[in-house]
This record gives sequence, structure tokens and C-alpha cells, in this order.
Amino acid sequence: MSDYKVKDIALAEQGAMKLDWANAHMPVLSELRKEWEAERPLAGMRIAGCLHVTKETGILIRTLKAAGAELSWSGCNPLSTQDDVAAALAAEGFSMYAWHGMNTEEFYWCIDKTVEFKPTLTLDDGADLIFRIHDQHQDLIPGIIGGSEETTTGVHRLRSMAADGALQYPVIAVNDSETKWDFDNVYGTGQSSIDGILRATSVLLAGKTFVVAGYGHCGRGCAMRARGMGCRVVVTEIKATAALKARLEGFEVMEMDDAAKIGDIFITATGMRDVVTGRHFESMKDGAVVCNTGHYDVELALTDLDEIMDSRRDIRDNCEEVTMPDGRHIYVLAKGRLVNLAAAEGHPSEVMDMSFANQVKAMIHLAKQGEAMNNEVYVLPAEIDEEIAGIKLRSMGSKLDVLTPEQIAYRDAYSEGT
Ligand code: 3DD
Repeated sequence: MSDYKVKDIALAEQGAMKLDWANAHMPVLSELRKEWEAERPLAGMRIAGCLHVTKETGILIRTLKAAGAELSWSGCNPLSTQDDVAAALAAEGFSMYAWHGMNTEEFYWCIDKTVEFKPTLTLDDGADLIFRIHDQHQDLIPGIIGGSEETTTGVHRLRSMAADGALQYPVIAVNDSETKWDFDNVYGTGQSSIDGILRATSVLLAGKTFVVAGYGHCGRGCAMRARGMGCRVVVTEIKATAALKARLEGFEVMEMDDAAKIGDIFITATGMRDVVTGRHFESMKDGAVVCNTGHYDVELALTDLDEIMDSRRDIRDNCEEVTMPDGRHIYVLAKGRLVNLAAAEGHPSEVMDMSFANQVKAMIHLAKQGEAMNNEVYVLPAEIDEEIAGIKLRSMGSKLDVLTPEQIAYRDAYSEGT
């Protein structure tokens, strides 16, 4: 039994059933695992992972082990660990350091534990592990072939690091694979954010004014699913092209200063800090619900709210009732952290299936070619998207047409005109 620290190992049996449930809905990893079990392309690799410990991540971890890797794992957010899943993985023998509700000191203690076995690869969601290694474990870097990064904001930061020449090993931006960002970020975030809001509030969405800050892939998914539940959707943005897409999709676009006055439910998905600030809280309607679905907890300026509020109480799980001096109530979900993972179970298994197939592919790519790669941020070859999407489609019972030789000739020709 490896070393571990989880909330309660007695939760293992319950967690094992959640893992069975996730596995039953992750056909892409199931199919690819067959070849990986045979080839063991990660034999000899030691992977330190820092990614939300959910039932889906448990299947990723099992798959990485099946591919031959040795693993040590921590959660990448203090509120996203599913304690029963962490217990099940620890009981299976994985080095697991994660529990729901850890403080900052414990968060970094867990990350430090995962690098004790001197990883050859790192797997990140939000780049906290890579940053910690660069800051506190420089001695490990010569032994690290490369790393991967799951999320948009993590990739942004690593690209900035690489541009400054500060990145000390190659990284693959898993987020930038089409079968990750165009599915996980859109359909996953859209559904799981609504899931988190409903579990934390159980309010009727139909007829409510739902304000989405940020119309990137995640915001687009949230707007799409809120409309599906009967909301009036308002989008706020800083980027004209994104805001224009929102308008052409039929969503209203306005400044947050104006949206704050009319919104019933607010969700931030910008990757930026201080998107909803004190003046916005001050102009919100009584009963407004605010939450965030971005990776870091900086999008809602809750320190501003602390300064202007009169009192607070935890009225429901993951739902804090903040009373303003004039008696208005504002409901803050999941303490401003990512509501989909903190108040629900994150994205459904079916989308994480593709994201995590890209993660395993990234680990294999690094294991095979990492030594020849530069200290830059790479993306996986596009053909991997076609492979993953093809497996997914087949699992859904859909078949593709195939180009005939004549069509291929036509496609590649340039002599034929109109
Ligand atoms: N993320 C969302 N749901 C998740 C789940 N069920 N398991 C693990 C991670 C999960 C985070 C993803 O959105 C990740 O792809 C990201 O952060 O971009």
C-alpha cells in the first residue's frame, strides 16, 4: 500500500462505485486502454498529477497505470476533491494526497508530497504543480522530461512563462486539442455549471435573467444551456468578436454595470480577475445569485463584498447568504470557486473521456519524444483529434461517410474550375 492522505479511507467502497459509474460512460479511454495495456508505453514513467480528484480523474489515473506509469496525485483545487473517490484510489494503492476543504498550506503540502518520488512527467490542471516545481523543487527539473496542462488559464500562463524563457521543460497544452476545448469547455462547462447552480440553490431557472461574464468556450456553453432552461441570457465581454458572436446567437450584450442591475443569476467564465466588484454587488437585486466557473477564484471580488456587507450565513451547502446594509440578500455559491466542481461533480464522464484521452496521448508523446522537445508549449497533432472523435462517434452509434478516390483526386486537384 502506497502512502496517502485522504479525508476518510472508509469512504473507499462508495468511491469505487462512483468509479464504476464513470468507467461505464468513458468508452474512449476503455477502448484505448486495451492497446495501452498491451504496449505499456508509459513503462518506467513516474507521473505526478495535480488535477481535480473526481470519478472521471480516477479513470484517467487507472488508465495511466494500465499504460505502465507509476503515479502520485493531488487535487488542483481546495474544494473540488470528491473524498470518496480519493479514498477508493488510495485503497487501490495509489499515492493520493487530496481532500475536500483543504487550506492553502495543505494544498501545497499535497503537491510537495506528489513530487517526492522524483517524477519524470507532470500532469497539471491550472499549472500549480509546474509552478511549484519551478519555484521550490528546481532539483527535480533535470529528471523531468515534460508536462501537460489541462485548462485554458493554465495554458495562458505557461505560454507567458515560455515567452519569458522561464519554462524549464516542454509542456503539451492538452486544453488546445479540439476534442478537449470544443467539447469539455463548451458542453462540459455548460452542463456542469448549471448542475452546480441547481445543486446549490434548487431555484427555478426558467424566466430568470442569467448573466454570463465571458463568451469564450466556457461562457458560450453556459449561455447555451441557460437558454435551454428558459433563461433570458445576458453576456458581458471585453472582446468585440466574442461579443458579436453572442449577439448573433441571440444573446443580449451589455456592460456589467448595467447587467448587475437586472441579473438574477451571475456566472463568471473569463479567466480574468475582478469581473464582478463592489459596485456591481451594490446595484444587484435582492436575491441575486453569484458564482464563478473559471479555474481560479479571482473573478468575483469577494473582498469587496466583505467590506460592504452587513452579515452572512451558510444557508445551504455551497450557498452563502450575504445580507447587505439595506437588507438585500446576495447568494454566493462555492465561495467564488469553480461552482461546477465545488457544488457538483464537474463535467459529465462522456466529455472528460475525450479530454483525458488527450492527456494520456500527451504523456505518451512526451515519454517517446520529450527529450528532443524544447522548453516550449506544444499542441498534440491534429490527427489525434480525429482518432478520439472517431472512437467517440462509434460509441454513440454514428458512422462517417468516406471520400471516394475520385473525391480525393478532386479535393487535391487545382486544375478544375467552376
Ligand atoms: N473539470 C471539469 N469537470 C471535471 C471532471 N469531472 N473531472 C476532472 C476535471 C474536470 C475541469 C475541466 O474543465 C478541465 O478540462 C479544465 O479545467 O479545463
